[in-house]
This record gives sequence, C-alpha cells and structure tokens, in this order.
Amino acid sequence: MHQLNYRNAPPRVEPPQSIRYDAPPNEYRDLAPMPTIRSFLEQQETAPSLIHLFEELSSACQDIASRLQNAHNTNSTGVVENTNVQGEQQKKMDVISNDIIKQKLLALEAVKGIASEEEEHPVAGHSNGEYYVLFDPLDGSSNLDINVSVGTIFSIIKAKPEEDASDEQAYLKPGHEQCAAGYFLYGPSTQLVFTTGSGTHQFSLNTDSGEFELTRENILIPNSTQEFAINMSNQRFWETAVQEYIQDLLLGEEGPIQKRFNMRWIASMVAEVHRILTRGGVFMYPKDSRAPEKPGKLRLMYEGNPMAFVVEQAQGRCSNARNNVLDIKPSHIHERVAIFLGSKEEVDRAELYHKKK
Ligand code: AHM
Ligand code: MG
Repeated sequence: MHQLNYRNAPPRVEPPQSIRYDAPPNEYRDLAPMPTIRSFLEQQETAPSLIHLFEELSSACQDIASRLQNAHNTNSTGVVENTNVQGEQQKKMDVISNDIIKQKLLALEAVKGIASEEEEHPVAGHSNGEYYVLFDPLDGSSNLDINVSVGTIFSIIKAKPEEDASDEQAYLKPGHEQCAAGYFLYGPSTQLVFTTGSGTHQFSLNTDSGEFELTRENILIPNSTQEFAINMSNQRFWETAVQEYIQDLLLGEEGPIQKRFNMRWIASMVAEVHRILTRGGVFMYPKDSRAPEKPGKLRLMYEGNPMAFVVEQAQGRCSNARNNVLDIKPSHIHERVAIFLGSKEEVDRAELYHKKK
C-alpha cells in the first residue's frame, strides 16, 4: 500500500520570466495513489462540510463535462428562446449546467443559498446551512458551437444564521470574505483550479478512475510577462488610459515599456485565466462606452471575485484599474466590474496609466 506522500514532492520552481509555451510538469504523476480533492483538503485541515461541498460540486461539474462532450450529438448546442436576467441570449448548455449545479447544491445541508449568473434572484437552501455558493454555470458559452474551451466559475462565502438567503443583501460581501473560489475548465481535459486561502492548486479529472487528482500545487504566476489579452475590437470604446496603455504594449521594444508583447483572445475567461496561471500574462476586460451605465462586461460576484481570489493566491493581482477587486463592496448581485488580472507588473502598470489620468 503506497502512502500519500505528495508533501515530499520536489519544491515547485518558479517558471522563467519569459513567455513559456509548455505546461509545468506534473510532479505527482509517479505517486500512487495521487492526491484527490478529499485527501488534499484533509491535509489542509479544511472543514468537513466544505470538503463535502467541493466533492458534490465536482461531481456536478463532471456531469457537465460529459454532457459537453456529447453536446453536438444530443442537439444541446445553440440557444434557447428566452434571454437571461441580464438580457443576454442563453445557450441550451447554460440552462442545463445551471440546473445541474443548482440541484446538486440545494440538496446539501451545508448550503444556505445559491446565486447564479443565470438566475434573477438568489435561491434559499437549508436554513441552517453554513455557505452561500455563487456561480457562473457555463462561462464563455458563446464558444460552445465552435468546440472551444468553456468553464464553470464558483465563489463560496460563509453565511450567518440570521441572514435571509433569498435576499440578495446576504450575498453582497466583498471578495476578500470568500472562503473558497475556483473554476472548472472543460477543455481537452477537465480541470479544477481552486483556492481555500492557502495557495492555488490544480486538479485534473482522470476519466479512468472518475477522480480529480492533484496535478499542480501552489501555482505561481510570474511577476512579469510579455503576453496580454484584450478584445481589441472594442478599442474605440475604451477610456483614454486603456487606449494609451495598449498602444504602449503594441509599440514593444520601441515604446516606453521596451518589451515585445504577444496577444491572445480566446473569449473564454476561464481559459484565459488558466493560460495566465500556466505561463503568466495579463487579461483585461475594461469599462467601455458601449453600455456607459455598466462598469465593465464581466460580473463581480460570479467572475471578478472568484478569479481575483485564485489569482492573488497565485501571487498575481486583480484590479478594476483603480482598486483591488477583492476590496469592492458590491451593491448588486449581478453587478459588473472592469477587470485587469494576472502578472503583477502589468496590472500595476495598467493602474498607473489610470492614475495619471
Ligand atoms: P458569459 O458569462 O456571458 O459567457 O460572458 C463572459 C465572457 C468571458 O468568458 C470572456 O472573457 C468574455 O465574455 C468574452 O467577451 P467578448 O464577447 O467581448 O469577446
Ligand atoms: Mg460568464
């Protein structure tokens, strides 16, 4: 019988500060058994109720992963008739994924309530539950029809006994109050990346055993980068500070930043964040003038806060260009936020361009 000895695995070496295109090696591949979510969280002395919640969420997302694999065979791609609360076209898989997670979580005694990007209002669960779970069931779903990676993003916060879980006020806590957050990435393989406040870790679904197994521990985002991600087609709608920052990135070694930059845009936030956790980079979805009443496209509670927690625990940064996203006091459950996330040096620099204005 092999002992669980991943704590003795070789220490993680910070990747070089240049662009790297290879994923770091899996330091745990020769261990048997490989650490599972449960064994890993037990080592971290995570509360049993939270471990159980993680396992149930993982099983829901495993279900979503297999439905995605058959989505083109089962006529589950494409859109449904109605739009969601934010007036956006819902994909069939948005609705299916939302229902799978909602049903699984509301069955748990530990869950006091849920809030979803696809639900107009939060839904109360067990009155004695300890946690609220907020989630974007299928982020980047416009990529589904073209078979590009999508993901589920989640944020877990502690609930208080006196709170009313059907009232959104109970959920409106700043991101630094999250007790766990992460995402499931449905790509060539299904991966779970999360933090409970002590580092950011990656598990990969072993489709033979049906287990998520630890494949990277204590992920570190390099401080500097030569890669950025932004939807350039919105350029004319950006604020001047963003215009100037991107222009200087494009000037490369001939501009004030004196470095050549590469650009990527997958239009799937989970995949972009995953790339940044793998080789560094900066991802931006700034405020723009297309919808002046909204401070950005992405949602604070389902996208900004959880990704900010994951990235900060990997030594990166996440800002709305003025403040740390985790410090924002939300005022609305579906609130939008501008996002500048990733390698610290570039997020700092983006903030500096805004301060100068
Ligand atoms: P969604 O939650 O409706 O899927 O929207 C979020 C997605 C992100 O995954 C991605 O970064 C962004 O929207 C893409 O936006 P754009 O359509 O401007 O490329
Ligand atoms: Mg989303």
